[in-house]
Amino acid sequence: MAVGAEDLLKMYYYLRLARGLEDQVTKLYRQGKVVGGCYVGTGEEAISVGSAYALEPHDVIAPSHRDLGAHLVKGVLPKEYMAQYLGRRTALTKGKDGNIHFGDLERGIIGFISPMADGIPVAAGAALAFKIRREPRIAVAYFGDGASSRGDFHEGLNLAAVLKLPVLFICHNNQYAYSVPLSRQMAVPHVADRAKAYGFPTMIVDGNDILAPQRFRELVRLRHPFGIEHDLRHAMAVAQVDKDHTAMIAPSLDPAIERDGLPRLVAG
Ligand SMILES: Cc1ncc(C[n+]2csc(CCOP(=O)(O)OP(=O)(O)O)c2C)c(N)n1
Ligand SMILES: [Mg+2]
Repeated sequence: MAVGAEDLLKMYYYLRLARGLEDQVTKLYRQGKVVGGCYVGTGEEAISVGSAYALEPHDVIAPSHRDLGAHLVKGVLPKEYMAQYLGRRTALTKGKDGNIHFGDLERGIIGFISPMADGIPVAAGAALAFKIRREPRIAVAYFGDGASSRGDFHEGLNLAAVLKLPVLFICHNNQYAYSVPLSRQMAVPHVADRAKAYGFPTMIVDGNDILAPQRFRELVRLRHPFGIEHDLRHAMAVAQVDKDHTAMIAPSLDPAIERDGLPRLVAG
């Protein structure tokens, strides 16, 4: 699909909306008004929005904790997101969870379980259902670099490869799992190196380039698993808000804010 001015505007809208909502939730969290913890995808919105925008409406996503952008593209309303964090009954979990553990199967969103790769085998299972029913849909699993060190990641990828499932694995490689840098959690430079061992193609793209996912749009229709690693560094470290309501900032990542996907879309 050629990306026109209207698409760019829509993507910009979702980028801004995700950032604005998460900035608000962060403020509410610091005021002690949020029930439970607070995870945001600041600096990682381009991955989330760009990839979800490249999908068809009937495709299914298993978002992770940095993927508000994908939720919004799939139709989650700002008021539902805020209600979720405030533990209100109008939230998607009806106030039973005050955090990001929400989904909505009617909108094609598999509920988030944890940041630690649990959504990967579930997305592979959804893709298996599509294959058995001969439906032309794909499933997408989002996860971080740290999640790729967990067993579910490897089991899900292997299953998808062996059964040739129409599933797309999207890794946000933000170089940290909490405060643990990449070099302390894996001995290969890229998460995509791990995926290759299971025998399906992968692509490493710039995580701040919102148009990068358009390049895999056709590839995923080939009905086999495909992996995308979005490499990025950004100023906000992973445990964006910790227990004493302070943000963990990794100083070495400061210059990365200049490559932020939001101003880049405006400039480009
Ligand atoms: C089952 C489970 N184990 C551990 C945690 C704590 N935890 C939350 S995020 C995280 C690290 C995730 O790293 P990564 O996949 O790189 O995601 P990022 O935080 O960088 O977005 C950990 C260990 C959790 N929430 N749930
Ligand atoms: Mg990470």
